[in-house]
Amino acid sequence: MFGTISHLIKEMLESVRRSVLRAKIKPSTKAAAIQEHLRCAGYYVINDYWSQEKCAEARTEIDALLLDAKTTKKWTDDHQSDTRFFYAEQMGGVFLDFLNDELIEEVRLCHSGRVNSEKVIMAAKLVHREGNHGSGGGWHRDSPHTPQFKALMYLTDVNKDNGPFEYITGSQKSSQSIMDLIKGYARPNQYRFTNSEISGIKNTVTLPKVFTGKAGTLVIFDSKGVHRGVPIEAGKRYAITLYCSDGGPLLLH
Ligand SMILES: O=C(O)CCC(=O)C(=O)O
Repeated sequence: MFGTISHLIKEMLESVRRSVLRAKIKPSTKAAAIQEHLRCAGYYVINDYWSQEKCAEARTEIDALLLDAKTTKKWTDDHQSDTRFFYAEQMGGVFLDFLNDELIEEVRLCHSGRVNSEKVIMAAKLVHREGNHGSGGGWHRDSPHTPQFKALMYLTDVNKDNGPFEYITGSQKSSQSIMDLIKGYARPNQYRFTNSEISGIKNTVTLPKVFTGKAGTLVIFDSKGVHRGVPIEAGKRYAITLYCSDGGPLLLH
């Protein structure tokens, strides 16, 4: 009972606080339109945001990182399917470009209302391994109450088999989080979800959206919403993700 009440209070306070923070920002028409979609659906997609050449350059950089035995910022999951490099922007080049992208920054600013944000680029290569859980290790929210801004750039063509990003539309909304709690589909302050818990949530909102797309597709999303990378059935996926803190310290997942 205490958990439920604390969940409800946190959601309500967060809604009010975010409206106040956002009201101070005066975005361009383009950024405002993207943020409005992000606020309602939880995501926004821009096709061909990067050229094929730029994606190829980023893939080459990731392959170089994979060969660098000395790198300390590498993480691999237990299945050896998901290899990640945090702080890839320190290599400069296309990774730094992504960190400093002006449109993405403007959308981040108007979605979070936070003038300052710590940012990091995570570069990843995912390959098929039996039993892999997909990018992110299964269904989760990055934060149960606070909006979190992320930008994901596909560097290879992504189809339904090579680990597309998947998102439950509208699940980032406070109203939806409260409804899922009341209906018993989610526990208070819950981060991670089993596949069977997800079927309850799916029934309360629209079907989850699977983001297939060509290399160069940009997916901006609010990672408070329930999401995952679909487990890879075949092939490989290269991608980079921009992580942004929401005022406080950056939490790397
Ligand atoms: O890379 C993906 O498709 C999912 C990413 C994810 O789960 C996350 O960034 O929290």
